[in-house]
Amino acid sequence: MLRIVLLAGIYFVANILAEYPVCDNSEADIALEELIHENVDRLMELRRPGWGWVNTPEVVLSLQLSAAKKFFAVNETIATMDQEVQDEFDSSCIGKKALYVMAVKATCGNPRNFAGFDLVENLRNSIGTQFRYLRRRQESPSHGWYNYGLAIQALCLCNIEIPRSHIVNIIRGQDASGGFGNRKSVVDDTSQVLLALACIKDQSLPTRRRPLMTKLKTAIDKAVGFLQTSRNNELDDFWIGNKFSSPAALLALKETTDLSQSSSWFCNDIARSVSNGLWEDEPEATVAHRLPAMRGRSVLALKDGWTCLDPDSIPEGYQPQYNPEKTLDCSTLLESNGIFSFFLPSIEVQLSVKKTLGSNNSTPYDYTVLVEVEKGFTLLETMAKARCNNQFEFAVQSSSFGSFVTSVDSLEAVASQRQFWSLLDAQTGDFLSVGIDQYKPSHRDHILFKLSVY
Ligand code: B12
Repeated sequence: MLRIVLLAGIYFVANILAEYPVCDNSEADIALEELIHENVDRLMELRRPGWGWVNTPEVVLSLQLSAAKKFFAVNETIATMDQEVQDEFDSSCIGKKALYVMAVKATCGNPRNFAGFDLVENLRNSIGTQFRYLRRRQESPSHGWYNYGLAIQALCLCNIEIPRSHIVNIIRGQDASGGFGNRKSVVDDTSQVLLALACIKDQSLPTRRRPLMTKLKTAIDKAVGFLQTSRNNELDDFWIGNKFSSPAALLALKETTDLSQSSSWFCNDIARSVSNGLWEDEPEATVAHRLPAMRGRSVLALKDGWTCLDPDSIPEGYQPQYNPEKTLDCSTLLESNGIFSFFLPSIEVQLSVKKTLGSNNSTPYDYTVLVEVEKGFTLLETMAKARCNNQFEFAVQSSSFGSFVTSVDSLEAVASQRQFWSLLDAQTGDFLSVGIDQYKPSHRDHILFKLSVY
């Protein structure tokens, strides 16, 4: 018992005193290494029977950057990526294409010749249409700043000289706060663009570009300012933006600021919150985003002199077998209406739907239902129970963050018109901070599904 208390004490003190590689370029200490391994184990649990993940290149990139030795059966996954590229690369958004380019580079393959494709040339052609001159100048790239940032990073890492027009578009797209985003600046988008700018800054450029480079450095300083002032506290935790945007923000700041000053923006506190973030049943995307920040290694490490390690062998008895499809079977969900219902604490949740776009506030919603569910049900289970009662209709698509709502009450959000179903707290009007399979409603919660445009 005393030993456990002592060990817990040492672990606690080590954690308090720890310096994080993302804040001072140190190596991970034993406690952090242990946490990194727990995150790697979670990704291995989430591996699909075909050796890939929902977003295979994102996980490959994350594991190669943070724990390549632990990435067993990497060759089986590369074979899966080869097949995925043949099946879907051409129709993917630029962000996904960029992730494939960087994942191939991270596994020491050749992105100029992978699965019969020149991934780099294909991506280079795709970014050309991101800024279209319509009736008035479009301020955001059509696939959004997050994906555009990823695309520029990937091209830059493959030593493609980024055309002047793209650098100009980025500088023009920055808003007065120093950030980037579709309607208003957000940390997620700003971090990806900042990493792209950091990569371009280090490209050896012809002298004629010097004036543009001066503007680019100013844009970097402004974006750094935006991220550093986006710091938030949540109980004992420190974030840049929120829990989910912090890993990329830490890496972007690592690549663009003087780390001897990192204590001034509480880098270690944010890194500690990020590193301790693993939670039960966590989806693949948040784990994959966290790992490189824990190791303190951004994609810029892939620039030159990147080498690959031989990974450990496959642990005995390991089989990738994650099956994400939850059984939302009506007989189980409706059981709480049966004879045992008396013993189970239940809550009442209201689900409302607003199907018309625009800001007509006279009708806050077109349709509403009340559902009684067991306490602890997720929003997805709540919606599924309402569906079993024939009260509510919806459809979801599996993504690396979990279930993404694509249609409600038989109305599908048209992705090509930038429509999506937003999830709101109807009482406050605030966006829910997580998706339907992570959000657990409380008694009398009122959730609004609102057709929106981003
Ligand atoms: C762009 C974006 C969106 C776009 C996606 C459409 C598009 N084609 O661009 C829109 C505006 C639709 C969107 C919606 C939402 N989003 Co969003 N989104 C992002 C962002 C900035 C980038 C994702 C991306 O393009 N990745 C690159 C591509 C190549 O990877 P991908 O795996 O193909 O990306 C897909 C998924 O990420 C998916 N997606 C995007 N958001 C969400 C949210 C959830 C819960 C799910 C399941 C899937 C999902 O759409 C992407 C494009 O197809 C991330 C930030 C981040 N750090 O990841 C936040 C982020 C993923 N979103 C978030 C949230 C909370 C939401 C909403 C739930 C907000 C709300 N309350 O309505 C909704 C989803 C509602 C629903 N219908 O289920 C959180 C998720 C947190 C969590 N752990 O659950 C993030 C991490 C932002 C943050 N920092 O908090 N989002």
